[in-house]
Amino acid sequence: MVTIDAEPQPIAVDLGRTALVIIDMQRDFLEPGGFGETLGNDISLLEAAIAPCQAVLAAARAAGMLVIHTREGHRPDLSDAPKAKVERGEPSLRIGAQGPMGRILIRGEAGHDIIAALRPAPGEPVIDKPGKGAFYQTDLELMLRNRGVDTLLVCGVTTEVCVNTTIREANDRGYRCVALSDCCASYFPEFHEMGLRMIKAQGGIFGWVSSSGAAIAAMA
Ligand code: C5J
Repeated sequence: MVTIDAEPQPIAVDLGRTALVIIDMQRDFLEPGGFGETLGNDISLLEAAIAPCQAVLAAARAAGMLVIHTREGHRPDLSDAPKAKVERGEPSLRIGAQGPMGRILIRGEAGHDIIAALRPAPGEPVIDKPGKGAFYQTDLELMLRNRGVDTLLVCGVTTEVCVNTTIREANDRGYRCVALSDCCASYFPEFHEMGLRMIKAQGGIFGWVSSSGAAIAAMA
């Protein structure tokens, strides 16, 4: 067992039963011409999370931990994309439309890929999810149960959408979740801040909040 310094209190974890989950660090959210930018967001706000994610990823690999990557996206025929999701908002390009990195948020397109800096290593599971939460309509829970995982270290984008949704889903399924604050980011800095505060408030209502430095120190 090791202890990760966290809020609202330090958490003791068994690294053999802990997975690093990196949420949606995809070109469509972080690079020009992707889904994030078509919605009018300033994508440069997500860049800060890349280097801390790289550092935690390297430490988790060195510690032999399970590393799981997720990607949000849909089948090319959009049969798994709810109409309400596709039609929502006023993006310059809707989900499925042709953009500079291929069709927006469609599996197999360049924009759907994980950014080069965080490319999954061979053997690391990649969960393709149609929703915001990584448990919805995926085999993530089965994978975690089969490996005896009880704790998730969670990184990725965006803090208040897919990171928060995944942590809430995981919490309800009995997993202990630690969001690594500097490894998460949002197009709205205030939502990032509040997204983290919601997790750790009320004695840790959904989980814990820590940082890349604290997690790496515990893995060393
Ligand atoms: C969003 C995500 N924000 N990965 N997706 O639509 O947070």
